[in-house]
Amino acid sequence: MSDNRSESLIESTNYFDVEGSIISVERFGSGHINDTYCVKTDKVGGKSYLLQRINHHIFVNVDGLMQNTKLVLDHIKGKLAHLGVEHVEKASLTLIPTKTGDLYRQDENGDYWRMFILLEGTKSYDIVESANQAYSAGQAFGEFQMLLSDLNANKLVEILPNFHNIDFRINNLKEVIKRDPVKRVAEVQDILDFVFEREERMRAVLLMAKEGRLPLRITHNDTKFNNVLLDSEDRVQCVIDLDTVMPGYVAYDFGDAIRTIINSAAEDEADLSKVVLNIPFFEGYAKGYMSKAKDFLTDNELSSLLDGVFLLPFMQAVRFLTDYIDGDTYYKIQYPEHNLVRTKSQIKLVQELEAHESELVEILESSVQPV
Ligand code: GN1
Ligand code: MG
Repeated sequence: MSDNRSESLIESTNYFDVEGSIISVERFGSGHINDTYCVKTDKVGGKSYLLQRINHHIFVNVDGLMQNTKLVLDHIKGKLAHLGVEHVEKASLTLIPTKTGDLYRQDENGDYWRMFILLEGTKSYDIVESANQAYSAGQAFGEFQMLLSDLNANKLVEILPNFHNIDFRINNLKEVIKRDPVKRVAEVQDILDFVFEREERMRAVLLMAKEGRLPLRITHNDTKFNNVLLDSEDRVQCVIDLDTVMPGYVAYDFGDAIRTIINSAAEDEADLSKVVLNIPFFEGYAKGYMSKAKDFLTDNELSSLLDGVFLLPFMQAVRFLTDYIDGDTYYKIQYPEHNLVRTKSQIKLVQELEAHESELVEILESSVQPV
């Protein structure tokens, strides 16, 4: 712990109300936006913590974001306690305030920091390993939506406006194509053709919403599999990464979860032959989700879920492609072509989904039936 970076991290940590003295601060997790560190203290049998630097270039309203997080966590904890859940602090995230009682701290460099308790004995996975894990993930996000279904969505700030609005994403793509700042448009022409051929179909959820056929709910908006913590038996422990919890439509959360659950490969797999569907995992997720959500979902919401399944990998491809053409300004990248590789991998996923559409429809229908 001798370099300046570690010293400044320890200093940031010391502003928070932790028990004991800090002995280590190490990088943690695989997020594309924020920086996360695991903090350990010398307190015997004490807690460990997660310290995060919030990317305020993306989350410009940090105060709104933290108010959203607190509102959602207080609501979830209250409901869990009311439902008789024994260890509420293990089933939801807990914020550690600063020593002066604030939800976050801004340091002298302008960086924003916050802290959570690290949930011991839990794991997250980038790739699903069993149908049982997929079922747990479905339960996790189904329950998350269910617990928030009686919290007024208008109490939350729309922290990243138009986040899952496909018109907004396509407009951003068109705008960057016009600018072509690093001259990458020519090499991605085939991918652009693929995207624009599907533009209309991908507007289905948005159209239903505009016609007033879908209720605005509180959704998670980043329902990747690695945002669910499982215990050693693969039971749901807790949903994490609440930065994008906002008003939204359930089809977005369902589709974004399936995007990682059904994919046998990583989101950025370069070998496209590995990007194939794992249909039993889709079924596992759908059943787990329905076990928690089918009682509050409307018929229109149920019929929108499949549109979400196509939309979210498509939209993710559009977002990665936009960033690639823009010269990689948004997502962290590990190598120069990373955003292009991610784009191609998501496009392959869309193609696979299209080839298996009728199977997916059948499974969705059967998962709503009572068991
Ligand atoms: C980003 O940082 P992370 O991994 O939680 C992104 C999500 C994308 C995801 C793709 C605020 O999430 O929307 O789906 O990468 N978050 C934001 O892996 O843009
Ligand atoms: Mg996230």
